[in-house]
Amino acid sequence: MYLMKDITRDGDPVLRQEAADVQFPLSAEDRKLADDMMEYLVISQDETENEKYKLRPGVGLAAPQVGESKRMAAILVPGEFEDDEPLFKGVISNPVIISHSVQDGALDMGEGCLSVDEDVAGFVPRHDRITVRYQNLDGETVKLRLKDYPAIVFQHEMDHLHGVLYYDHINQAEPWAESEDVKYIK
Ligand code: NB4
Ligand code: NI
Repeated sequence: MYLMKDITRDGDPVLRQEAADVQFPLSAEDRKLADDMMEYLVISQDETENEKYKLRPGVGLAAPQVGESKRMAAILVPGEFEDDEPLFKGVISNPVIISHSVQDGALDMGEGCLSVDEDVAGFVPRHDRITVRYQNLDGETVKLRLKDYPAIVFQHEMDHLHGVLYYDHINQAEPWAESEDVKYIK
């Protein structure tokens, strides 16, 4: 089980590397990586469990964040209400954005990252809607259309696979400058 001490932090070169493709069928090692990353998310979203293990809550976790430079990320986006089905729960490998909206979107609270200890404030403009292609744990190719919050989460995780951190996208001079061209997502 991963703890905060296992999460790589900003400054570790692995977070700035281009991750390598994942091969299918998954090796036993990669399968465990996937399971352990998803386990982190599940536990981190449980209020009593995350307190017990002192985990920062997460809706996504990319392999470079646990020191593995591989194009794999776990994503667990909860539904609106407790007991709702998650909007997305899965481990994605070799994801690619195959198309995106002209419309940009940004979370209205900005973003945080488990690998960045000090929150960097400001809007993180991304695509509001994306079509992604990735492989699931069975190696099947999946094509998915996403918008708003889940689309932002996917893009944050895919950035990690390219060595990009969320604050790279923040307007340094005016971090909270609103733009006509960006949809702000609650
Ligand atoms: C990834 C996200 C940062 C912005 C938006 C949000 C949280 C992360 C980082 C987009 C992707 C992790 C991976 C949250 C969170 C809402 C849902 C369910 C119940 C608490 C949880 C809190 F924790 N970001 N943290 N940051 N990352 N929403 N929620 N809630 O997940 O670094 O690369 O449990
Ligand atoms: Ni992150």
